[in-house]
Amino acid sequence: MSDTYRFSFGPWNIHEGADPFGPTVRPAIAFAKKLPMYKKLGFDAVQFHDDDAVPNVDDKSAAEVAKEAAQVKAMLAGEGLVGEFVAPRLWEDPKGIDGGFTANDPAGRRWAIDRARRAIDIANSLGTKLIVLWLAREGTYIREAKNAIDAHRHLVEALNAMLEHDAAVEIAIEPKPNEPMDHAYIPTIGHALAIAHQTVEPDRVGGLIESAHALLAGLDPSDEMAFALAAGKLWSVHLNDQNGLKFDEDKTFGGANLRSAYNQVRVLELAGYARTGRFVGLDVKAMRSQKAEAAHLHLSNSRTIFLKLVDKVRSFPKDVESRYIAERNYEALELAVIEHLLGD
Ligand code: XUL
Ligand code: MN
Repeated sequence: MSDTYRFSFGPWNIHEGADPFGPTVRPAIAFAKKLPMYKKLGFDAVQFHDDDAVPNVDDKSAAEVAKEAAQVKAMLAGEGLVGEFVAPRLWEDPKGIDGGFTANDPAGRRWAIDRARRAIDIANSLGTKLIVLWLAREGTYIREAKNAIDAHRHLVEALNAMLEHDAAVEIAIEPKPNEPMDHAYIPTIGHALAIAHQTVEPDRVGGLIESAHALLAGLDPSDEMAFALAAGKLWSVHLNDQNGLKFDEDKTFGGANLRSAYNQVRVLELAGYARTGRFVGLDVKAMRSQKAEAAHLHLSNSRTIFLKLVDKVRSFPKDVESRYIAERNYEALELAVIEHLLGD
């Protein structure tokens, strides 16, 4: 494996601009029309929700699901792309209204596990063993709505059911502290890896860190990544940016805090992430005010900023770093970093 990074994004990252306060502002682009955009923008892999690959997945037989997913794999191959992961989209279906895996209604929990198994089948047909779990509605709006102790045990049961469904599947939990719920049960990578260790196969449960999610939890994204990297469990990232504690903004990587972005790249470099062959995933959205004809620039710009920061990390003088660390002169180290970022 080389030191060259490879990038991915999901079809939802090219979107029509709807938000909770207003409708779409750009025409929809069909999935088949998005695929040829990937290579042009510098990307090699597609992130999927289960129903991005197989729409209305609940209403189809296992054979139909396998056939449609195989067709998508052929479309990917035609564009020189691969599928990075599949994430079961439990949060849009009315059956998941109270959460899927942690629903109070046992029928809801059974549906969620069944849907997750289908997502694994789709991943197999697409040629990837990586499943991402963003646990969107696995939480509450008010604490009294669920027994949180039972809810965490239900999460372990769901993970076990997925691990037992397929002996090769690997599950990367994508923690997020809130939104859509007031509070989500797995808000940080620490929670994710702790729950991994309660499953029947901890080695097959890891994490995906999204920059904005870590920031919403009041944490440093690079340290969240480091926690997973130290355990050999950073299986993907969702790089983006976030301007303070507000809604999940999914801004262009480095667009709000270049120093934080630099440190996320630095930790990936320290870990030799590029050599693992895993993808650098982006989860960015164009501003709603962006014109349709240029509503893909957030993707190529995020990648450009990432690669420029790789150069910055690699070119930071190591002797200067070692000297200031040895002298415990972190004020001098900080100025050296800022001057380096400013190009001085
Ligand atoms: C939600 C989010 C999702 C996941 C994939 O905040 O980040 O797009 O990344 O399900
Ligand atoms: Mn994400």
